[in-house]
Amino acid sequence: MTEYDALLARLDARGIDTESVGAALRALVIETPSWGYGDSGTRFGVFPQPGRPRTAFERVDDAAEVHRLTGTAGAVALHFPWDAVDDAGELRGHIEAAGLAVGAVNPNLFQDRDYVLGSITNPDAAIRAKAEEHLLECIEIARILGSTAQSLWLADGTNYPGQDDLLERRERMLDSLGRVYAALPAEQEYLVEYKLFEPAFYATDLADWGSALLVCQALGERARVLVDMGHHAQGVNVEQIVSILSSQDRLGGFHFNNRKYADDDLIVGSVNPFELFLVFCELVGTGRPLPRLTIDQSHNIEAKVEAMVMSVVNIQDAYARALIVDREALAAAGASGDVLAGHAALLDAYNTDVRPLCTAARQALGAADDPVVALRASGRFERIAAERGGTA
Ligand code: RM4
Ligand code: MN
Ligand code: MN
Repeated sequence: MTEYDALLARLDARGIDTESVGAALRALVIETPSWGYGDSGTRFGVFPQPGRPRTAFERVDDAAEVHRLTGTAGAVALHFPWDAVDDAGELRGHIEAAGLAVGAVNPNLFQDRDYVLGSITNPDAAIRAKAEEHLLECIEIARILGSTAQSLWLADGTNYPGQDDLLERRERMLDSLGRVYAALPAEQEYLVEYKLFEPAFYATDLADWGSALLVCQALGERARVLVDMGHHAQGVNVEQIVSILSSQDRLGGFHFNNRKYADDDLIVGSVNPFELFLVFCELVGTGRPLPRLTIDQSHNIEAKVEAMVMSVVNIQDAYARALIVDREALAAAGASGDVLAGHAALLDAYNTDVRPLCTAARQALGAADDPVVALRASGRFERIAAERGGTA
């Protein structure tokens, strides 16, 4: 009996519908971020890598490689102006020819020197207008690319008490976002990401899910909150946030990554795989379609394509475990007040080796049995390094 057959037999015996688990795994779509393939570092230094993509087109090629290996990374999220090209239509063609879909368009309001005191919250009306212009431009870019989402992370905030009036900043933000939202075509949604701190160290204008949710409610139905796993204070129960937002139909999606301390942007599931599993348990438990699932990582010392592949595989794994939770046992335990039976039901799924299920799903999708092993064996890293150049 193969490991796969043994696992199926065990799950069947527990009354798990393994057919639909397989179908769900095969239908999983993760967006990988174009910006996760380029050079990055910390504020202390950037370590350039051999074979780093030189253009938006090459970043798409790297995303396509991750999809080829995993079968599950079928879309690429873009960041502007980082991915700005002369002809957005050409970029769209390149993405589609690579077998990918265009993911969310991420505006960038955090690098221009003009935004040192904020973008759409800036006390200077001219700077607010410039920032708003960029948000509107991104809607237009998305239209040309065929993207269905704007994904905004607002880095605005203040560094010192008294620096600016907190409520006035919020009014400026709502004023601006209201006009931007009004310009949104029907096929696009607006995702609003929050982050506790950094770059602002006193008061971030969108610091938490509640602030983001209030903004979304003010904007309209197509505005939803985006949860980045690294954007909370230590110890915050992220899966609970997920369940609340989801119940209100305001969970727009994720930026998956993992952290030990702050917004570390490490490989998904590398530090706290149990938290990742619990997030997927909440998602599966809602019975709703999955929201937009994006990876937002920034690898500094590790090989980027390989790191992205590991993240996708870890997501497949966490999702598979969440899909095999015995929901009836869980509900019965909760209803009867059996504290540890419910916990045991979760642990039973979490402790199950679901890799044969994930491998089977990848095989059915024409992807690799073991994506990391296949990537290493392919020699792509060396070939691309020779082609694109760039020294370590
Ligand atoms: C931020 C946030 C955004 C990402 C930037 C690069 O911390 O996570 O989503 O676009 O980093
Ligand atoms: Mn993010
Ligand atoms: Mn972040």
